[in-house]
Amino acid sequence: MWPSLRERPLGGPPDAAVGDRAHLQGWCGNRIFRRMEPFKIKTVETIPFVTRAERATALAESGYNVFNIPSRLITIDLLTDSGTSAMSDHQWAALMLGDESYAGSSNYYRFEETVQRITGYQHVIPTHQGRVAENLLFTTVVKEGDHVPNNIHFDTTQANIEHNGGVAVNCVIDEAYDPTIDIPFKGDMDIAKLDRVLGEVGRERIPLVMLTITNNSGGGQPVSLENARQVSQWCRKHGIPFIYDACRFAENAYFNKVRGGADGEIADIVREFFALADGCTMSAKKDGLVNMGGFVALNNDELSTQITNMLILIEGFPTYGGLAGRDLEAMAQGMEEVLDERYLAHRIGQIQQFGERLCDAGVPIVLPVGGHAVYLDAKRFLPHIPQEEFPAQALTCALYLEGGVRGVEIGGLMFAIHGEWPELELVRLAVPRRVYTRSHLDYVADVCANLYRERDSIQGLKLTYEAPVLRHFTARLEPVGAT
Ligand code: P71
Repeated sequence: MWPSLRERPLGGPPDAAVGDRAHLQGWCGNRIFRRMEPFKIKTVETIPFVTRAERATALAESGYNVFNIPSRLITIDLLTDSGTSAMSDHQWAALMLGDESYAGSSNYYRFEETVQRITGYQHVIPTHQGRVAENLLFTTVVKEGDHVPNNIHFDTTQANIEHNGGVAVNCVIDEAYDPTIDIPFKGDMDIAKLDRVLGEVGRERIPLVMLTITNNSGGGQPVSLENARQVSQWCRKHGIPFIYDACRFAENAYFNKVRGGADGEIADIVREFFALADGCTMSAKKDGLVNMGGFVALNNDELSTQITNMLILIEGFPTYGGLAGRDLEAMAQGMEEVLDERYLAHRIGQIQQFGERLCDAGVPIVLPVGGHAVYLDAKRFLPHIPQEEFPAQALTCALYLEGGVRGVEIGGLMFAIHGEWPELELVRLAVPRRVYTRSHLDYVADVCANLYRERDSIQGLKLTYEAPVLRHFTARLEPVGAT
């Protein structure tokens, strides 16, 4: 039986206590204390504080799109967990080991060895971020009319597939679309949906199956090892390559340890996952704990050669792929550090606790709480705003106005692109890794709770400008009734 929000074991180091409120606890020898950050702070960055009047002006000038607000006007920035991590002392030290040789940089060899060891994949192709890894893969394998299933495609994945004439198909289990259903592995793929796609288009039209771990667009929800096995078997049976979108692979592995389904060291669980597939694309800006970086890792020789040739065309020589040597060294170090179970227990526990604070205030969120973010359910938060008036975007703007908190809309603005509205209208509050403490997130929870009490005063928005692709990044809006 999946226990209630407060009673969930979140695990921890080997002598971890489980049961009631275990996620609040840390470990020191045999004694149990309140959980704390498993690191201390060496460098600090001052947080900007701005007045409500300044925020109102910034919001209007931004076209009610928080992507257009300068960061010096943001108090707590939860726009994304991507590229926003604090690097460790070892990562900063790694930068000094930068070998900036054009070809054959020693940093590349350490990076290659690290990724090979962690994933088990033979060929390691560095890119400067995840979407380039996707671009390289999809331009190589996706042809006009091809279908690419995934649990839920992230915006860049979907856009890269469509840019190559393909169709991105979401095959996640139905439960993922109901924010109130609280089950442990809500990122799982529905195998019957894969069968349906296969029946409709045939094997030749499916160049690969992707699986996003954790499932970002659906609430940062994990995929179970058992489900990954099923997807793997399905792909092998039909001779279709299986590729992970692996941005948050370590958080996903940790969830499998504490929610059931996998035992042992995080590194071993990670290897077990990767062994089921033929490769991955990775934005190392997430679980790679770096500010910039990514890669494609694959076993297939021919595909790797084709992708490497494309890499030279659009990114750079294969031993740097759009990054400086020092960046590769820091990324290799980050990929190791993220496997630390004490770090992961802190990370997942911190976000769980943030979610609990919101639940306590009655704020509607996606359950269960995901790995890298808490997602506010804008449909339930603002039932008076119809979906065509972008309730999640309106809520994102209201959060900024109320407390200088920047989240991101994951709803109609991001995904209603072919005249079809998505099921979910969410505001994601993504937590950068090793950056904010409990008190920062307590502040955000207070801001959300205040806003929830005054939710009736929040107005819908209408578009005044939209770009043809990935419109949410540059869209401009205004309050309904403004003109
Ligand atoms: C995230 C991002 C990046 C982002 C997106 C929208 C607004 C702000 C920031 C990027 C992902 C991702 C998955 C599952 C591929 C990418 C692309 N996520 N797959 O969540 O989550 O990686 O940014 O390195 O190109 O905030 P890239």
